[in-house]
Amino acid sequence: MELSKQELEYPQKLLNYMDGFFISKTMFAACELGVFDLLLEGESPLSSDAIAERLSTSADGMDRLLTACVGLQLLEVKEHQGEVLYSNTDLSRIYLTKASPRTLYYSVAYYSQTIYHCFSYLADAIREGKSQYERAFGISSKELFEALYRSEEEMLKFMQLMNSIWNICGKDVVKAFDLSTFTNIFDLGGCTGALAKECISAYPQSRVTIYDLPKVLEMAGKHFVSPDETRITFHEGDFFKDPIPDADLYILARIIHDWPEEKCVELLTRVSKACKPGSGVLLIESLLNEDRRGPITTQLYSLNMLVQTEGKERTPSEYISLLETAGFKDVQVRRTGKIYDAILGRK
Ligand code: SAM
Ligand code: ASE
Repeated sequence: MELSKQELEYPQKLLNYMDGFFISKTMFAACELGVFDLLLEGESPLSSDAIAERLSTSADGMDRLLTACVGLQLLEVKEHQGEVLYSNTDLSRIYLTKASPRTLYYSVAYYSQTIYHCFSYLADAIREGKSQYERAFGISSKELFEALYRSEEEMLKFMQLMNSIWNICGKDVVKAFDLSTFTNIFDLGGCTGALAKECISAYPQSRVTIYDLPKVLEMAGKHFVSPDETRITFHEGDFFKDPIPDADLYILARIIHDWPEEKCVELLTRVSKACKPGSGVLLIESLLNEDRRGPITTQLYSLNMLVQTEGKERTPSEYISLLETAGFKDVQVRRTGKIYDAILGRK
């Protein structure tokens, strides 16, 4: 790509990239300090001093944070009888307050506390080609999910992260293909059941079983899935070791991207062997473009997979090849235009 003379003399893009983490951290701090929740609860706009006092922060620090949030369009500011007052924008009210049904609060918390920390060691991750949990959190090398689930508290935080994106992308991924012919659905590594809920709401005939590790399902039952939900059931198991029960459709959402090639083939082959003719597998992943030129979000997510897991993000042809190696055919790919896309294979 040719750069204009102006772009060469004043590299605005690079300056913006350098400041990128200022933006992330400003939003994270405002969430963590409880700015958006306080403004929601109070209903009427508040002055910077009042917010600082309620949240026990310095007045000057809070004033600068609020001003930056206005610049980011996360807050609105107006003058009323000589006083400067702040309120939420629609964006912060809908997505950054804890109790909102579409909240990203828990994603923000995980990005701020865990992912940001791992990204401090990005250069090390690239040098060594492996996850940085050991370095970032001082834990000795363990299996991926033993490290992620190093305490109950960490497990719950990870589950909240996994849960929250489906508030935004869930409907699109379950509707990318018409799944109405599949009634007995297994969500392998189904975690909090967020996608299971999307499935039963999009397909009135469907029943969904969430298959995951026992301690994850225990947490899911306590915090995420209501016992009144009779069309959702739990099945405890390790998908690398335990039998995979009968189903019409196996969903694997953000599972394949966690693992290296040989584990992916091993897992998909186990699923393929469990399939009867006509059964299917639905992968839900963030797809790289075939020419590897985008989307930038997915390219960055692949770095995130490097610092945190043994996996990576892949192109459609890489997923097709994994599925065919495992014995699936008629593989179709549908992009949703949002973060996560869908790939359907049949036995
Ligand atoms: N599918 C969910 C989603 O997209 O929100 C969760 C994806 S999360 C990255 C991976 C899930 O796989 C976790 O819920 C984890 O507990 C589960 N998992 C990891 N290893 C597993 C295994 N060996 N057997 C069963 N589930 C496993
Ligand atoms: C995994 C996904 C993630 C394993 C570890 C992870 C993410 C962060 N850490 O499969 C995904 C974060 N992205 C979004 C949009 O939630």
